Amino acid sequence: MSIVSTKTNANLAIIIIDNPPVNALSHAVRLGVSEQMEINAQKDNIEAIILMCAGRTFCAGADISEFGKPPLAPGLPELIEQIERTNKPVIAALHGTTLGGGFELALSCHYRIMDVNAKVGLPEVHLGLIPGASGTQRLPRLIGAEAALEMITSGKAIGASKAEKLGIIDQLSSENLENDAILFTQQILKENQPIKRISDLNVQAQADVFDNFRKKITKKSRGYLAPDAAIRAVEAAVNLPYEQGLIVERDEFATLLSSSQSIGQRHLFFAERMAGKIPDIDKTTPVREIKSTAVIGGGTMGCGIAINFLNAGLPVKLLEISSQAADAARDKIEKIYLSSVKKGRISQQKMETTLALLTCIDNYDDLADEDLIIEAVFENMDVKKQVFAKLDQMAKPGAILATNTSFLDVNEIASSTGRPEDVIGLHFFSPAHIMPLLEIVRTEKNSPSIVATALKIGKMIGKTSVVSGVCYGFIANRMASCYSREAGLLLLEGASVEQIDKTLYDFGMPMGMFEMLDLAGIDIGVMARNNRPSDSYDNAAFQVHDSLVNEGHKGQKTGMGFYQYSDGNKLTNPKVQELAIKFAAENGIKRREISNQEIEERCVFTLINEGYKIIEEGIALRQSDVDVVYAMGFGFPRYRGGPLHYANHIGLKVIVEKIEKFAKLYGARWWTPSKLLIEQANKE
Ligand code: 3H9
Repeated sequence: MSIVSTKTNANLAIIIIDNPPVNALSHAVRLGVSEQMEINAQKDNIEAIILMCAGRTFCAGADISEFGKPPLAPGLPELIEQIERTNKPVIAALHGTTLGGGFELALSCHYRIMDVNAKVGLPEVHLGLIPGASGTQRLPRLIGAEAALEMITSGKAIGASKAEKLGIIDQLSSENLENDAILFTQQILKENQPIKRISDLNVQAQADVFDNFRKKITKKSRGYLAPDAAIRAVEAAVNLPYEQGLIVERDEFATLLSSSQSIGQRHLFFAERMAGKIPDIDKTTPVREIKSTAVIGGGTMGCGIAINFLNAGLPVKLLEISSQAADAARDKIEKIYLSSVKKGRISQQKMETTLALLTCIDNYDDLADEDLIIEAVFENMDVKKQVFAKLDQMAKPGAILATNTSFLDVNEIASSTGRPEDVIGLHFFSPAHIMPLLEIVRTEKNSPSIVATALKIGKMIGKTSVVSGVCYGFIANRMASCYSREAGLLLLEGASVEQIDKTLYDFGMPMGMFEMLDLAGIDIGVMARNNRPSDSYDNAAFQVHDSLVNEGHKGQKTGMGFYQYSDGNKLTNPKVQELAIKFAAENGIKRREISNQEIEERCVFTLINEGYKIIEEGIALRQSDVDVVYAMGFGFPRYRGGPLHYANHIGLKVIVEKIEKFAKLYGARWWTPSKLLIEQANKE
């Protein structure tokens, strides 16, 4: 079958796009659709045209891989205008995920019929863009400015019933989409229904809609250019004639397309998909079946992990040390679901059916049938080894035994079993049921089949997986340790908690280092360091942390940490400054004024340097994996594309020079540039 073909059904032409996997609107597709439209518009025996797609989805958008390359005619905007101008009814039949340019294509058609399970959306903001083929002009004309602003600035897809309510589609199809589309089209012809062109419609909005919307999304869209550009384009749809509004959209789109933000966000789009491609794994690699799971440990992490599998519809056994602790874990999980019900995210019934999959137990004997068992107990090697020795006795042959350790040597944990090849790291990020990243820690004994199964598990629970080798902290926490060290040292050297946090926040991180520590609990890092040889980290950098924890100040949970918390307010904790002065003196550190630029460079360049070392050592497979981990695990601003993409943007030579300068000023212990970084900088 060619990429675009037409079949005839009585007086109807059915144009079918077949461009797997997602029917992206590549040049060949645009050309094919344009030609078929032209041909069928002229045929006397054809009275209406149905546009649909083969495979799993209607078009999921413009072909992102063509962005940045010379444009080839017809462009999507021209094709879309051609379709709307057609003098015969054109009906789009939608299934799967009709996104971006695909949705814009559907909006250029005169009618839309949609499968009940399908979704439509304009996700361009996630790529640092706005819809660039009339979506910002047509959607508000169809559903009103406010609803369009919501869809375009959030990038969220909506289901068929909502699309119907909003007036996006004309009919739902719950049976065979093609048959339903044919019946619908014949009905239109029979009733002599008019050709409905959305660009002919007018849209009005109250004067304050746009400013209110800007205010509404300020916090969420902080640092991003696209949402504001989207608002300007929708504003043009309201204030200008269609043709002029299109010009505003085109200009905004073109500016964003060449911006470093969109380049960074597009890099992450492909990086996330690349992360799942592992050299010794392909479609033929056997994977084990995972139909039941167990989680060991009902703390915050264990409960969050359990929720992932419950949400995926798998039965979960959650093991705790006593029946009281098991009950407490169940309560914790129930509370999380109840809060989702209260917020209207799930129904009471959904909560009940999901919770029916959960069994909280206190006996290892009950784990004999599980396909996957994930340990999420206290971060201590001896404790973990004891757990795995027990699992080795109880678990059935072929079960995958996973550890959620954030730092510890998974090879060593695996060695406490008689089946080290079946032990793997599945490192979740907190809160585990929300954070989208899964770090798969591959041991020296894991076969491709175990890693392929771990990747399948990640998909099953909707996570993006990145494979890491074994080292202290793996990709994620090894990098985070460096970042955290520099923030700690800067505190001793004279920067305040507030200055460091604000600088990192302004750089685009979701929150500053110390705010994050307060939120997660300062004691967690202290406990982790207590398990490490003291010469493996910078002692001075964490003395303030240790001191706070020794005095019972563990962060938000105790009402005091790097900040004081009172009546929902975050206030300066003067004690921190005193401690910083004291430890600076004890370590012979001369306090001084520190610029925001230095704070940013020391915290971010150490991440970059460590990222390169991680690749150099073969812990990460590729640079883009490091970007995915830091963007998805720690909120490195997506519009900067991840630390290593950002490094290229700054220039690797500049970074090497800075690292060498820092080495002279602060010592080579933490500031020796990665060999790979130097090598790549020399190629610039
Ligand atoms: C746009 O439309 C701009 C217009 O407004 C204006 C233009 C002038 N292009 O995600 P998956 C590939 S911007 C090229 O693993 P899933 C993807 O890389 C676009 N390739 O599958 C992967 O390749 P590989 C607006 C694309 O089932 C393979 O397809 N649209 C595109 O988990 C499978 O993808 C979007 O932003 C594309 N547009 O999810 C939608 N889309 O196998 C982006 C996918 O080599 N796409 N690929 O790794 C998605 O959100 C998801 O892919 C989708 C399927 C939900 C569709």
